[in-house]
Amino acid sequence: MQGGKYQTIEDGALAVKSGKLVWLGPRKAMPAFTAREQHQLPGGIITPGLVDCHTHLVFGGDRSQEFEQRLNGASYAEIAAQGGGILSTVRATRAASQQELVASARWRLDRLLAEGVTTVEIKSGYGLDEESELRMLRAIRELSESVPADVVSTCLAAHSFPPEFKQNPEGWIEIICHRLLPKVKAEGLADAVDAFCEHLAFSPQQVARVFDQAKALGLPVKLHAEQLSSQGGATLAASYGALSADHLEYATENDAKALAQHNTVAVLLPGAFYLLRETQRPPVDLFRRYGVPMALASDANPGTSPALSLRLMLNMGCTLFGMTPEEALAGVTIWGAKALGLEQTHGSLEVGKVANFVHWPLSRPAELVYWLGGELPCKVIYRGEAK
Ligand code: DI6
Ligand code: FE
Repeated sequence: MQGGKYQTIEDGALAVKSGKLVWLGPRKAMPAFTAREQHQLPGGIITPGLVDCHTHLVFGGDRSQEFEQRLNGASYAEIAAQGGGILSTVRATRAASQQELVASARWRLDRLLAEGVTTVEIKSGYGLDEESELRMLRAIRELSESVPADVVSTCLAAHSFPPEFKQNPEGWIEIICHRLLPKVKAEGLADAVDAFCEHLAFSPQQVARVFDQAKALGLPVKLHAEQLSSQGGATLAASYGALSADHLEYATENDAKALAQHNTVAVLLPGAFYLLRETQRPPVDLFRRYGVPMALASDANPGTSPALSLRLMLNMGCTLFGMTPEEALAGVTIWGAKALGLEQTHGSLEVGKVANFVHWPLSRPAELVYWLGGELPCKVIYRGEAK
């Protein structure tokens, strides 16, 4: 993919040195390299390694019970108001050791990686006290050292208000800004800072305080914005030069203009839309009209998107949101990489970029979007090595 468009090489070849692509083009035009290893991959297609740019894969417990409650008529907001929702995962996450968090995330992460994901972002946000947030972030860093994938870590301490700060929400923001983020920065535990801007979470003013501090520490920002209602979060995020604004079901035309103006990626999350049985679709037409790059991600989390397949999200991005297969594939490659600030090194097959790619036994790229479920026997190359 280049500029979000298919760019196909028939009967192609590529050369890798020290984990990076050093040449690619038609096989007949390949210079005579003295290669340590040569591999023939007859038939099929090669795509860039997939990028899942928005997940909450590290957490304690699960919420299948609430899933059942919702199907019996309770709303997400009602469950949250009764101390369930995010806060029930907070309790389970606080009770888990770093080792337990790593182990339970690992099997979920392995499902994504088996489907060709080679870059994945993981957020904190279920600890909601200083130590538990740091433990989550350390679990994410530990995972990144043990899996064949590039793992990007995001601090989402502004995901929800901890029960201890129910009467004093500003107190939690103080802690995030003046205790947690400086430690996160000093320990190198996060690559970006995120927040949940919503009527049942953080107001735009509260998000702005967190973003000001992130900026002061030199950490890029991104935002969960306009998921359940229109709050102006997307425009706020864009004004901070955010890497991405995510969800966006309730984004307006002005939001789309602001995202385009500041080159902020719109990350669309059909798993949460589907599970919440949301009916308002993100304004894909407006994003197209204003040239906002659209990424697609799993949002893998225990509450609203227990998604273990990015391929399924590709299909949902098309069937539920009206994206084209070309847009969906750009959304899990180049624009997913851009949403992580990695578009110079990841997300497409170009000389100089990391050699993360996947061989699929398929006839054309759209076939990746087309199959529902099951397993596609793919061969994943991570940093030049077969996994
Ligand atoms: N939006 C979501 O969909 C998830 N977080 C967020 O800010 C939900 C997280 C959860 O319910 O556990
Ligand atoms: Fe999320």
